[in-house]
Amino acid sequence: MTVHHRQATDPGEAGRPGHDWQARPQGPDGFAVAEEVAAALADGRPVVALESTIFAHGFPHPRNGELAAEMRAAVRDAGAVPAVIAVADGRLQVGAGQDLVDRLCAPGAARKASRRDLAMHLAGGSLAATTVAATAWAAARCGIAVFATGGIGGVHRHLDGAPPAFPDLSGDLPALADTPIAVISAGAKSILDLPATMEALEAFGVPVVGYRTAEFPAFHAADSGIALPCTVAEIGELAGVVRAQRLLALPAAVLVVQPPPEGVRIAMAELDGWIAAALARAAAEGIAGPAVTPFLLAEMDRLSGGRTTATNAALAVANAGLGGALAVALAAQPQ
Ligand code: PSU
Ligand code: MN
Repeated sequence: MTVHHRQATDPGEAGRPGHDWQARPQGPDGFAVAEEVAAALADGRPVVALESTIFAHGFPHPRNGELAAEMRAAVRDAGAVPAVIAVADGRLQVGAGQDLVDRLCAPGAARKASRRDLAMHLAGGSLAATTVAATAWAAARCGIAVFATGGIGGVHRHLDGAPPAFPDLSGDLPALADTPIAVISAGAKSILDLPATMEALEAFGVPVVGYRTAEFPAFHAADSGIALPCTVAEIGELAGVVRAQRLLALPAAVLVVQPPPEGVRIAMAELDGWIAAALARAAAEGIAGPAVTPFLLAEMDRLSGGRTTATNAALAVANAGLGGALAVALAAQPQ
C-alpha cells in the first residue's frame, strides 16, 4: 500500500466491528431481503450491494436492464452474491430480481430516492430507485460490507453569476460520512466540480483509496489531476484498509476508486466540450435538484453519440467485479 505524503501505520490485529449496526439477515423492519441474500449474510458469505438509480435514471432503455444483468453477473463471477437495492411495495427491497429490475428500468417508471426520500417513498408505496446515499445506508443496515456503483454524486459546478448560498451538494457525500461500508466507484463524474468534491470528502471524514491508481478518477476519464491520499495495488491491501476502518469503529464509508478500463477511457479534452454544452442546456432549461444528474448524463450520451454510456457501462461492470473480489477477501478473513 502506498500512503502518499503520510506515514503508513499498521492497523494491527483486526478486532470486532465497532459500529453497532448488527448484521440482521432477515432484514430490519421495513426491509424485504431476498432469500439468497439473507442466506449468504447469515452464513458470512460475500454479498455486494448494487444501486438502482444507475439503471433507472443513468442509462437509456433497454440498455439499463442489460447493464443490471451484467453487473450482477460480474459480482457472481467474482464469487459473491449481488443485491440490487430499490424501494417497492412499501419496503426497501434488498436483492431485487429481474422482474423488479425490469419494472425499475421501464422509462419514467421509478422515482429517484436519496436517503432523505426513503421514508416518503416507503410510506407512499412508490416504486423508487435508490441513489448511492440510499443504497449504501440500506446495505450497511443489513450487514452488507461492500457496495459497487459507477460514480458517486458530489458537488455540482455552477455556471456564471454569483455562487449559490449553499452548493448543490449530493446527499451521497454526507451519507458516506456516516455509513460504514466499502463503496467501489470510478470516482465522481467530470460534470461535477471534482476539486470541491474531494475537499468535501476530506471534510466529511471519508477515506478515499485508489485501487491501482494514484489519481482520483474522473469517471469517463482516468485523470483528474487530483492526487489521492492512498493507493493500494492488491485486494488484500484493500481489505486491510476496510478492516482497519471497522476496527477503529469509524462511522464513514471507505471510498474505493479505480479508473475506467483502459480501452474505454475518454480524454478529458474531449469530455470538456460535451460537459460545457450539457451544463449550458441544463441552465437554460432550468433543470434543478435531483433531475440534474440524470439530465446531464442523458445529454452527454446524446452529444457523444453513445460513447459516454458505453464507458459508463464498462466501468460499472468493472467496479462490480472489484466489489465482488473485495467482498470475497473480507469474508475469507472476517473480523
Ligand atoms: N453517477 C453516475 N450515474 C448515476 C449517478 C451517479 O455515473 O446514475 C446517480 C447515483 O445514483 C448517485 C446520484 O447517487 O446519481 C447522485 O444524484 P444527486 O447528485 O442528485 O445526489
Ligand atoms: Mn443535488
